[in-house]
Amino acid sequence: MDSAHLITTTEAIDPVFTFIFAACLVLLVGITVVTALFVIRYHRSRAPEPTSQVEGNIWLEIIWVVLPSLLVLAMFYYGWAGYLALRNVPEGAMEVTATARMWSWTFTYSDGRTSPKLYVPVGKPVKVLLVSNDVLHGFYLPAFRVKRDVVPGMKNYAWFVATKAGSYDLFCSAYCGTGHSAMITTVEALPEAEFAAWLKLEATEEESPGQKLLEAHGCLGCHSLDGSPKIGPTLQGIWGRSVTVLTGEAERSLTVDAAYLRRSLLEPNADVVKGFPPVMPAAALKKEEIEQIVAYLKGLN
Ligand SMILES: [Cu+2]
Repeated sequence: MDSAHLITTTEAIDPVFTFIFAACLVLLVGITVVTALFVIRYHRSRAPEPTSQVEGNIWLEIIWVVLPSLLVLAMFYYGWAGYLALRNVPEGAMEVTATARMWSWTFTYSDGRTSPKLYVPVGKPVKVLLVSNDVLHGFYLPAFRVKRDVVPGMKNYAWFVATKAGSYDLFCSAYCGTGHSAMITTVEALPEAEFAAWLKLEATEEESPGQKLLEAHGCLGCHSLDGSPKIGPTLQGIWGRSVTVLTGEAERSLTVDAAYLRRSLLEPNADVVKGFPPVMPAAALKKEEIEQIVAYLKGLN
């Protein structure tokens, strides 16, 4: 396809914003200046007598009806045209599914590959299918002027094209609970060849099944692997760690072992580590998947 004539979402939105902003600026300055002039000109010290009453002026009325009408119609027209540009996905776009959950994103490519970051090739339009596993989230890419609700049970999409290689913020724009502000990742725009290499590398890379499951289910959005606390405790060195948990109202101490990890995956809020909120959702995991995760966590030091 001819990408030279491709209008990006940024090019579709920015002129609309500039137009509306400029119109507001002209009105704000105009009204403020006229108000100030009238306050001075018609101050009681300058105009002690009441001025004459104006009964009506047909031309003035026509002007202040017609001009604002044209202005808001122009705003509507440009806004609508920009909106259509956001909704009409260019042909040949690459499809990626973005799955949102409390509180992380997973991106799934057509070959089944998953990634916690949205890798895209530069210059190629990307259609993002938006899926929520739980509550309402918002898919927000400020650099590409794209913001779209991610609603559970509803098919929705967005598209964008990165014209320059780089790393761009990707936020959740709808307040979705305790970890909402941590629901941050990035779009990584790579030159076409590098992207192809990344896709291939990911396909052949020997990741342990346990780690893949943690990525695919978004666990790493709340649990770090490097020791830093997030919404939940870090997974680094979790095996054999002594923790204080709250079981209902009661506090007790235990050592993290396979039984505890299994229980925490199946019933996340049965034994909650003290100091962390009881907010972990239960993931739909098969028995062998739970064992794969436990085996992976055992080796994390
Ligand atoms: Cu969210």
